[in-house]
Amino acid sequence: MLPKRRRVRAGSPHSAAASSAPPAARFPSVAIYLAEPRMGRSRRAFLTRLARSKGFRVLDAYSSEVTHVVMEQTSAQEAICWRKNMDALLSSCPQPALLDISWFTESMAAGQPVPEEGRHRLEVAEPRKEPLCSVTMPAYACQRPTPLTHHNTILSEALETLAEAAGFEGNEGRLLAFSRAASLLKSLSCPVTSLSQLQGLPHFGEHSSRVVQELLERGTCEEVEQVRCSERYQTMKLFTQVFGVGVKTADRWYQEGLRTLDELREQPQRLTQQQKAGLQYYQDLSTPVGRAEAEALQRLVEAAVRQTLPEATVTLTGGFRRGKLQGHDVDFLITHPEEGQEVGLLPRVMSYLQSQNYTMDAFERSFCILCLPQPPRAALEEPLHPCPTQKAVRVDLVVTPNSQFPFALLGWTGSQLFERELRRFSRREKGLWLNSHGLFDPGRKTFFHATSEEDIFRFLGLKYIPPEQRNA
Ligand code: DCP
Ligand code: MG
Repeated sequence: MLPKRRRVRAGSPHSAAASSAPPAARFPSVAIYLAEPRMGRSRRAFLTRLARSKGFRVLDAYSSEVTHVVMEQTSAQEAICWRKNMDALLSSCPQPALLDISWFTESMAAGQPVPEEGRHRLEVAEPRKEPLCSVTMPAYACQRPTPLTHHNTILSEALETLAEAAGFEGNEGRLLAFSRAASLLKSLSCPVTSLSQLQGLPHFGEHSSRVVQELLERGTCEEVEQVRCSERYQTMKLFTQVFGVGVKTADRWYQEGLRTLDELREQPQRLTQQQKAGLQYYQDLSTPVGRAEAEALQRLVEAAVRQTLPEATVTLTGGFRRGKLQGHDVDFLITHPEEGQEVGLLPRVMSYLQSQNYTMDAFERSFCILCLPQPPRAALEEPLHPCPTQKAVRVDLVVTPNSQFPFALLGWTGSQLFERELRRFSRREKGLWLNSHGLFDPGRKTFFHATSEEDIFRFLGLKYIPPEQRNA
């Protein structure tokens, strides 16, 4: 630490300051602003002179030019709050580094700016003792942005495992409680390092808190590990991954003592057509679909749709629209600018795909398994017969009339929890019924007319959340 006071001596920064303009900055990429709160005016003046005498550029006023804000005896939370207030006064948002006085002291001693390390940064200065996000964390997932990658993956994955296991037991309440807690963690702007940070967060009950505490203290949570290793969880996961198998069917099979896919294959008479296809293509379908494959499928579906109805459009929805790099399927929304033109489109698209040998199986109206030719060698050798080198991929095709397109787009983009929360918010907070077809006001018995997703958020009084921030 620099001494708080120093006697004025000849050659000291004080006397340098008495002279005229500061010397030219030796480090043009660094513009320091010394924040006065806690530092005091006279110490700030002293440090300013000291730094300038060593060729540092120190700005008297905070502006978008500032690259390094230096503070003394200030907590990270106070620092961030201070910067927020200051940035609000500027037209652009510079986001300078927030640094403790130790960075300044070391830089002065070194005669040049030292690299900023974690210990200098006020953002991560020390585990925060106060709840950090509760004040600004709204309860519904549709009220806050949730990015794809975030700061609390280990914690959220543990809670999601418990949510999934609760779902396997048909315990909807528990599934939702764990899913909401996991989703909150995804929305936080920093890693949780202490349980106290979660105090007062909505949806963070006693059980979720206990899991987080154990993970923070020990790195693992016994309950989660037990679930992951259990025969019940593993079998339910295996069975529900089969196309056409839901929790109820998986549970029945489990209760009957079935444990493996081979055991299922031995009882074909009990399987639906979908489930048979699911088992037949299990290997392919349980391999995640990559973004490049999703794009290849989009071209394929677009070509099929163009053949059938040239003006119709194909939009990628689901996880890929939210920026995911992998998915368990590829979701498409098809519409036509002229209302009514889309009627009967899906069967025609399907039969075109069939005629081109792309369909492996098609079920109900929208689920199908398409065969994606695998590019490298064989596809070039036999372009019209993709059979030898092909991959079965689950594809969801949904056709919507143009007037419902924004609702369908919003409803099929997900995530599943985001959709659930959006519908719950509409009903409970606004008294409106939302689904993938429209938004209904039961009081007035009227539907809202929307031309974009933004319209729907506005009707609901919500801030617009872009798809890549809907990864709740
Ligand atoms: N959807 C929904 N409720 C369901 C199923 C789906 O609201 N019960 C919506 C939200 C989903 C979207 O449809 O995000 C697409 O369904 P998917 O099951 O394909 O989910 P994702 O595309 O999000 O996941 P993945 O990447 O695994 O395909
Ligand atoms: Mg999907």
